[in-house]
Amino acid sequence: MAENKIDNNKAWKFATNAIHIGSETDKETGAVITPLHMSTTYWQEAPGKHRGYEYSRSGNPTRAALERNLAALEHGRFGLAFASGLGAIDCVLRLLKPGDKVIASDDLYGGSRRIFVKAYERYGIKFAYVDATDVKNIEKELDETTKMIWLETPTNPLLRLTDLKAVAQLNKLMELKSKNSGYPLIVVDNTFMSPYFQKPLLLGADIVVHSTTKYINGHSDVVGGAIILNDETNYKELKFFQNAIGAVPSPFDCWLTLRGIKTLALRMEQHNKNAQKIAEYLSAHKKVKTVNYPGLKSHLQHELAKKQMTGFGGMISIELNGSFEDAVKFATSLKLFALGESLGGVESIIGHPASMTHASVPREHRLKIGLSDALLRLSVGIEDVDDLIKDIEQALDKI
Ligand code: P1T
Repeated sequence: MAENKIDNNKAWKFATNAIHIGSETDKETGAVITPLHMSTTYWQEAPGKHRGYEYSRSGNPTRAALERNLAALEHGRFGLAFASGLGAIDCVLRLLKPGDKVIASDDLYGGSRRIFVKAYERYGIKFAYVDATDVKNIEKELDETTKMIWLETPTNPLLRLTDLKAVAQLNKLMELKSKNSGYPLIVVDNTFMSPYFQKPLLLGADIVVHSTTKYINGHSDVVGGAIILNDETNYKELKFFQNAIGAVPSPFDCWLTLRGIKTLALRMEQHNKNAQKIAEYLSAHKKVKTVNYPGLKSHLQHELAKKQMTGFGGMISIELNGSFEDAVKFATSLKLFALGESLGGVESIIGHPASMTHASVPREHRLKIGLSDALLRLSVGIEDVDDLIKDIEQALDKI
């Protein structure tokens, strides 16, 4: 630990932690930026006698710096970094055993649902999908076999919320937790908000997961994931699996992600401002049928959003007044919004969930939850918002 800085993440505020935790001045060289440790192996004075690192899959100093930083940002004790968001999700699911049940939001990133259905059901893990906008639906599914409650709030792509405090305070859940050594665990995928706008561990969640590919790295140049938690026993088990399974990020990806995090606070503020303006613009446009954005008063859970988040983020989903072909025409007419997968980068992106991020979700389920073939998802970047609105305007004029 550097002598000229105190590791004081409890006293510092978010933007300070984002810049300083994990980037303490290097003792040997004075480097202000975290060194990039590419070495795969570490010298041992005698077998097993080393300085904390032996092999880069098991532990790497650049990765450890990122993990400390992520833990501080989420107000957790422990952080673990992965090669992708799904790598992190997979690791959390390893805590389960055959016969265990997971209660999950019925509106989730398509890849999360895919790993549940295609990879874990075959090992005897059961999944119950509920409309988690009403915590009573979660309560109804709770039983002795329930070991996890898996939530995205806001959800991808419909931007629906779950009241995390209300979930954590469910009597039935508290009874089960006290009987079953802390299980069922509340797991929250916090990718859409980033720790800047929402800290699930402070609202009663046990584990937070992230696709750091998105806002945390923020520059659309690293695929990564993370787990943050407080419980030491679960941390040790997850750390064991991180090494045993090996979905670890490269040191360079960790270094880039740490660099991205330095501007997370600034970026999130601008994503939020731009998205609010765009959501309001779209809501007032006659060619737009629905706008899902938690910052709009018309959002059914706007009050909860104000209570549980400190901002509304940069993600919007919309349906146009028109056909599927109109939606495609609009998406392909945009010049600043690139048509593609992913989100959370500084540049704006428009996606078509039904054919892209949620293509693996059966159509019948998609329609049931309101994810229509015409739904479009906007990841609002941090360009000048006037330019973004002009771009949307000219594309809407084309339909
Ligand atoms: O892509 P990866 O880093 O493996 O993260 C998966 C993931 C997990 N959780 C959420 C909420 C996500 O949105 C994602 C990835 N999502 C996209 C690629 C997308 O365009 O929605």
